[in-house]
Amino acid sequence: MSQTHFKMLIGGQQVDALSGRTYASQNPATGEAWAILPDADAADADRAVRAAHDAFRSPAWRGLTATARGKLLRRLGDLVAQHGEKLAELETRDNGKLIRETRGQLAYLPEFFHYAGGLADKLEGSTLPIDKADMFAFTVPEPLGVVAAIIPWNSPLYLTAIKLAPALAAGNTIVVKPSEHASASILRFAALAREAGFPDGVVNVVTGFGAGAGTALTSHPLVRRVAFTGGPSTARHVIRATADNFAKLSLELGGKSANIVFDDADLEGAVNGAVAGVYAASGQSCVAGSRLLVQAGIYDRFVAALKERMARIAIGDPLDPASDMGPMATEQQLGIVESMVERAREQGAQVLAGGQRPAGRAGWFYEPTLIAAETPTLDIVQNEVFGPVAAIMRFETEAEALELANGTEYALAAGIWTRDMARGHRFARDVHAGIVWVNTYRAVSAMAPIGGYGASGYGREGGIHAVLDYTELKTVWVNLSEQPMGDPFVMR
Ligand code: TXE
Repeated sequence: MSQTHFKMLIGGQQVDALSGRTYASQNPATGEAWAILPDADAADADRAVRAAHDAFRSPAWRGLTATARGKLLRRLGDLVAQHGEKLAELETRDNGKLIRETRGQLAYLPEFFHYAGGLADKLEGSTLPIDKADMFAFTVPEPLGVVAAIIPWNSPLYLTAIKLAPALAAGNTIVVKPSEHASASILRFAALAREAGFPDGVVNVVTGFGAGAGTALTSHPLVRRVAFTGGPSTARHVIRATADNFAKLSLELGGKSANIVFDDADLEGAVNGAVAGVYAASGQSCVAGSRLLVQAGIYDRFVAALKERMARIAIGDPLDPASDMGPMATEQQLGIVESMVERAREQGAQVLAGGQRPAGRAGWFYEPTLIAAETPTLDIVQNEVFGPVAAIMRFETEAEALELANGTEYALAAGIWTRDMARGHRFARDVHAGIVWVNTYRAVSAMAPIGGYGASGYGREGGIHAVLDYTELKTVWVNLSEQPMGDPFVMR
């Protein structure tokens, strides 16, 4: 099979790694190597950060009005819309995510650029009603400088857009490091950023591994802000790395989100919500609703209806629009899923459906899996699988549901299924999660913040606050009096 060679984008140039080293990326649906990518190390990361730093200080970027920056972002959004189909195909080939999902994401992606572009010239400071005579004080939001964006493999372009659009809207420059498993679509996207007219060095992409390019970027002395999406153990490395450069940090680390179904829920809607939560994207979603908490009165009917719906999930080639579930993105991830289901069996949990690889498929596929786990302390209830595996538990009362829902170290998302809106709101208020969906799941918008608490990370992406999170506030004091400053030994 012929392989495609990709190059990185640094300072407006398409380049290989300085060392000349490359690595291969596999197509998860076949296991075959299809792309050759530069294996960047610290020297390449340094080159990219310096290019971004130079661009940050250059008149070509600093001299642009915020309105002009906004226009560039909107043009980039339009280009993404024009090339959406190609980008979606590329991404599906690279990470095995269903083409229906990548098409859907790409169709929406321009909104992130349009939304952030619209905000670029609306980042206002304020005048302070200062309690000092003859003083005028005001604040100005300022860009931070070079942003390093570290991206995982599950939704490369989506997770890049949600970082890059607000970062550039606020006037920063950026170096993106995609996952070693899924870089191709981001490299194509970077070419569109050039085409949109961003000055050289404003957008850079460095491919490679965490230990090389990743560590070098996150600890680089010229990086002022790191935006990370990935797993908690990698996040700990990133937190330590930013101890070196004091970069501001946001972390989106996935979760063990609960989908809570009350007796009075619409059964069909709740079943679809459960499937959308944990089997869509083969469960490789940060907000996967991987814990199903179901009230006793509806439990048996819910399990029967869910199993019936699961049996109709078509596992197949992710490029085929008729498929519902594609493979795991990496062989390693498939191994993690298999061993976590095995561990659940060993700990006495009962596999109600799935629990194995589908027969006769070469790629890294795994069946949609449902596990009855009545003990909240089991590993399958506490730990993220990042695969199509749901742990289902029964509860009697709302109080018990809340205790179970809040019973992991993660706190990213929660879904509540009920016809009683007072209960829906009450639960939304009390549940410990950064995103709560009532009678829906996996709804996203450029306007809506995403992020969690605890082991799910901190900081929010999406919405106005995300743009402000790529700025720092400067306070300016002006003495309006004609008097020279007096006693230097007292605070004013
Ligand atoms: O993520 P990693 P992986 C979870 C999921 C999965 C686990 C590991 O449970 O099984 O994390 O997945 C870069 N310094 N999520 O291995 O390792 C790496 O090259 C700087 C949840 O994909 O966290 C890649 O670009 N960077 C999640 C990125 O970090 C480093 C999405 C993510 O890699 C680095 C994905 C280092 N020391 C996985 N080491 C979500 N929140 O949605 C690695 N990287």
